[in-house]
Amino acid sequence: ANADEWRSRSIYQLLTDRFAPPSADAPARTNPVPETCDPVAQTWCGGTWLSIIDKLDYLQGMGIDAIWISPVHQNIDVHTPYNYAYHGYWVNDVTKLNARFGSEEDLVTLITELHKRNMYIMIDIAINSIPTLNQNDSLSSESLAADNSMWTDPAYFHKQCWIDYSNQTSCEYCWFGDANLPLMDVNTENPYVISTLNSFIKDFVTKYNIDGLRLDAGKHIPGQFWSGFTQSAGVFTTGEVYDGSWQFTSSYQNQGWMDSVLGFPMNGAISKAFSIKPKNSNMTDFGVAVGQALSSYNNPRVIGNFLENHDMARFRNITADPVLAYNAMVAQFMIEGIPVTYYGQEQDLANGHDDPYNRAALWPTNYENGTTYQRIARLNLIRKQLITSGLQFNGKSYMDDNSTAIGVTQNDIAFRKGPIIYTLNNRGSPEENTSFGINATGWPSQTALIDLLSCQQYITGAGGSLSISYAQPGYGGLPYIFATAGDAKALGICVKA
Ligand code: ABC
Ligand code: CA
Repeated sequence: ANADEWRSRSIYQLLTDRFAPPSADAPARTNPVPETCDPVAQTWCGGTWLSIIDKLDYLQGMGIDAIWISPVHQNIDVHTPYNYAYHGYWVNDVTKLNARFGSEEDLVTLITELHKRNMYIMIDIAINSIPTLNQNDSLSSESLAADNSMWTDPAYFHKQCWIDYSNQTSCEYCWFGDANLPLMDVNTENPYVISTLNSFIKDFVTKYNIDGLRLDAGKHIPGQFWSGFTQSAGVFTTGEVYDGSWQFTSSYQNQGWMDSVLGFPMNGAISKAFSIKPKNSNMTDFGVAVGQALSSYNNPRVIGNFLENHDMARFRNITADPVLAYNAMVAQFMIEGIPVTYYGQEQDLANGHDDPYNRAALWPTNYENGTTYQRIARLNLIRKQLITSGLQFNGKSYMDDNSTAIGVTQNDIAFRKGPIIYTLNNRGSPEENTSFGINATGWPSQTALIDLLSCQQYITGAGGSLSISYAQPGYGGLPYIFATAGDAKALGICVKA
């Protein structure tokens, strides 16, 4: 599928090993399931490609229509100073699948099942480096694990140096990892390497009918390589350009190296806006960030919007207040881009800080249908209905219009986007005897409105103004998504049965 086909999707990022345990009646699979999955142990907890299938109803119940799964290719399968490759990122040979997660047939079965359900599959591709336990020998056969049949010549690697993250050339040519577990940097300028990887990805995408790719370590490979690689792939690509700069991250899309990037700068802006210290942030800054996203990326509508991932702390680890987290989620789903939900976000997982704590097994949650799960379901429904209905305001639909701030204070912000107005604030849970006023919504006075989140009714005042009270018991600093009562009806949301 291409970028246009992806932009209306809602992606769920999962680690195969941690998302779903093999079910009791499943055929024998490679991995034993430990009694408890301790993330600190950094070892396999039993998830496989087939077990993902068991939980697709759970994902569809939340409005998810695409999954991004951790790398599927062969990893080093030995004990390391960072324990085992349960996460799948220690790929040492992309010509083989990772037997820990299943067989070729299993992967085909998963993808066939996804397509039957009109869901897309996005595969994480890790080609920048190859782990080695032989830290002194930067190159030759010895350092290449016996099970690595891929890069057999020292010329296929860059010379050893450790990455200096403040230097982009170093990010591209030096080695990831550390002395405990070096990841040898693949020489992505070598013609043999280039042609091998380009034909690998072309064949892989075709053979498994892949819909999209997440490009691991995006900023660690020069853009020129990515151009050829993404062209060979021929499907939607989004890169992990782990960096806070709008200018730097957007260049990967704007130069045509890949279709999209994961929105790290927006992730930073959302974390800052709805962080643990309510009201220490300024919503004006958040408005600026949304403007930056719109002006930096050639196509902001396919940037991945996420609150957390497998490398960073869970959002609920840094933001205990569920109301602030709800505001962050409305931002994640409503602003321009493709929402990317990290498995466990819907269950409020908040364990520890980052890697490995942020990779807990999901099954202890019993896949319950709790508040956050339902909020995500609702946000997906609202977004999907807005997109498919094509409803317009002043000639602009939700998809075509750019979020425009129409009211802002230090603590509140309101955006117009097509037929909706969404409001966010950094106030947090407790009710406050205060309100937020928007002078001109753009709707005439006396227009009946509905908040698509709570289904409460509102009405515009003089000049099309609108006032939200934060004093309602149990509501506090909640976010809102307003539509006219007529539009809500057309969307089929908040319609009484
Ligand atoms: C293992 C252990 C860890 C141990 C570590 C040293 O080794 O598990 O406990 O701490 C895989 C595994 C990891 C494993 C590593 C190394 O391999 O998943 O468990 O860690 O063996 C990708 C993947 C990631 C994967 C790899 C390697 C790359 O998503 O899962 O890790 O294949 C950098 C890279 C990025 C990479 C990430 C982990 O590290 O660029 O590609 N992710 C700054 C830098 C970033 C840097 C980031 C984190 O720090 O700019 O380049 O990412 O180190 C913002 C700034 C940002 C800043 C952040 C922290 O703050 O704007 O620039 O990012 O405000
Ligand atoms: Ca590199």
